[in-house]
This record gives sequence, structure tokens and C-alpha cells, in this order.
Amino acid sequence: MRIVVLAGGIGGARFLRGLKSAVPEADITVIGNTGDDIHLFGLKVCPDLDTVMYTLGGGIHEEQGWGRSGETFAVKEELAAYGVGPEWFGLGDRDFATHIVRTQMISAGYPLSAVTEALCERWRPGVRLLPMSDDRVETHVLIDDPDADGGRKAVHFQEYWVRLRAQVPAHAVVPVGAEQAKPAPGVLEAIADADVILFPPSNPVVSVGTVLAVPGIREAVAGAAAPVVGLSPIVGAAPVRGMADKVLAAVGVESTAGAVARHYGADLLDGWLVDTVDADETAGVEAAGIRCRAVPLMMTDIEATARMAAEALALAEEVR
Ligand code: GDP
Ligand code: FO1
Ligand code: CA
Repeated sequence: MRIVVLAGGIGGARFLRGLKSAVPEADITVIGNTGDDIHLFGLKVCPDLDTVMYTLGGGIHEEQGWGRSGETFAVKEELAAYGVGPEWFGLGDRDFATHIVRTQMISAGYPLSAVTEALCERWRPGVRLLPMSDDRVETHVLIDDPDADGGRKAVHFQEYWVRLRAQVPAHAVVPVGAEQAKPAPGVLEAIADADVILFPPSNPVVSVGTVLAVPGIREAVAGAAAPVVGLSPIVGAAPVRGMADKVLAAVGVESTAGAVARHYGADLLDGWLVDTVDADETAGVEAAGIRCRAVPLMMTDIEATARMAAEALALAEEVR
């Protein structure tokens, strides 16, 4: 079975671990969000691709959900001693090596897709990990500018998320460069050849939404022969983790499992899973033309996550 998953970072990576456990024989292609990417200290950092690669490859910091296990911060401390920031973004020594290899290969002319494949030769994530695009896309968030009376400014998504902890209102979320970006090699082919397409419980705006913003990807998913099934990242009217409610508000979407399904819409989704605590949302989703089931959606361990993946595949069979 060929499965395509459009993934962000932690939610996508943890779901993929369960999916691999549920269907070990499946051929899984992950289309990863690169809108979170940031250039720091001359290096290209790809948080969501790395979170998927480290999680599936056994190198993730488990409790934190991002970054390397057994991490140290000598380089960060030395940079700070030079007064070189940003100090709010914690790059560890082990993680730095990934960004050095990536940047070196990009400088030598390799596209991000080839670089990601090379990094995965070490980590062996057991899936084909493709960036959504080889072209640079960077999500920016429009916030109030305290220095300009009534004015606004755009900040990089990482500055909004990590430095400001999404604690200031987001007026808009813009995937800068997406309109000019092309899907990376293999992306459209994987979608067209898929037996099932899954949206994991990733952030619908800044993870899955950014992947869909690359021209051609949304159209390919909507037009694919395969059923498309998503799992809600919102449980009990709040994100399980992170600040998805803040960016959902920026695009005018309520933080409920049903509103997220209707935001994707019936032209993309054939099926949607909500958590059992949100069982009252199923009718509203079905009224929008999307088959909906309520099942436990907490990724507490691999077994629970594998059951979620199995439910998603069962729903895909039902709507096929
Ligand atoms: P990020 O890029 O690291 O922010 O990760 P993703 O975009 O892939 O996933 C983030 C989303 O995962 C958040 O909106 C969370 O609500 C969701 N999430 C995290 N853990 C769980 C879980 O156990 N169950 C569900 N349903 N969603 C989860
Ligand atoms: N998230 C934080 O909250 N603080 C950090 O200092 C931080 C550093 C970091 C370094 C590498 C990396 O791959 C991810 C990192 N993250 C950090 C997580 C990440 O920036 C965000 O959680 C995601 O981009 C949101 O999707
Ligand atoms: Ca992300």
C-alpha cells in the first residue's frame, strides 16, 4: 500500500511512528513542511524535516519533541559570548552538525530534496521524506508593531512561535515565496500514485496549510484518485500541544475539530477523525460532505498512535 502523508513537525512525526507500526509493510512518502525553515548563523535549519527524520530515525529528544537526544549547547554558549544571536533559538551541538552538512551540500548546488535524502541515509527513517519544495518558502506572521503607531510588521514564524510564544495577536500568516515555489521532484507523482493520502494531526495552518500553499499540491490532493483522510490536532476545542489556536484565529477558523475539517473542506477531505470527546462535532462535519468518526486521538504511546493510524486507514477504505 502506497501512503502519502503531508506532515509538519511533532504531530506529523509522532503520527508517522504509529503509522509505521500499524502497517510495517506500507510504502510511505512524507511531504514535509519547509515553511518553518530559517537561516541562522549562515546555516539552513529545517525544523519540521529534522523532527520527522530524528523521530523516525531514533535521534529525537523525546520529551521536547524537537532537537536531538543527548544534546549539549557549547556552540550556542560560545556564540553568545561573542554577542552573536539570536539567543532565543536553541541550536544544540549535535543538531548544528545536521545544519552544517545541509548548508554545505546546498552551497555545492544540491537541491534540498537531494540533501534530505542524503541526511536520511544516516537516519534511515523508514519512509521517503520529501520536502514540499526545493524552493525557499518562509512563513511570516503579521503582528502589531509597537514602534509604529497603529502599524504592523511581519516577523519570521520562528520569531512569532519561539521568541514571542504566539502571545501577541497574529493578523495574518503568509507563506512567503510559496506562490513562486514548485513542488519538489517526486511530490506530485507520489500524490497521483497514492492508495491513501493522510493529513496527520499537524497544524492545519502553518504545517499542512503551508504544504498545500505550494501551487500544484492542493490541486493534486483534491484531484487524486486516493481517498484523503485527516486526523484532528484539536481535541476538546484546544490544540493538544502548541499554539495552533492562535494561527487558526489569524485565518478566521474556530479552534474546534469540526471547524478545522470544514476549513480543509470537502474538495480536499473525504474523511475526518475527531477525538471521542468531540463526538458532537461529527454531524457538522458530515453535513459538510466529509465522512466523520470519533475515536481516541491522543498519541500517548506508539500503540495508541498505531490504533489511530489503523482507524484512519479503515475510514479511507470506507470512503474509497
Ligand atoms: P509542529 O510542526 O512541531 O508544530 O508539529 P505539527 O504541525 O506536525 O503538529 C502540531 C499539532 O499536533 C498541534 O496542533 C497539536 O495539537 C497536535 N498534536 C500533538 N500531539 C497530539 C496528540 O496526541 N493528538 C492529537 N490529536 N494532536 C496532537
Ligand atoms: N522550539 C522552541 O520552542 N525553542 C527553541 O529554541 C527551538 C529550537 C529548535 C532548533 C531546531 C529545531 O529543529 C527546532 C527547534 N524548535 C525550538 C522547535 C521548532 O522551531 C518549532 O516547534 C517548530 O518549528 C514549530 O513547528
Ligand atoms: Ca512546524
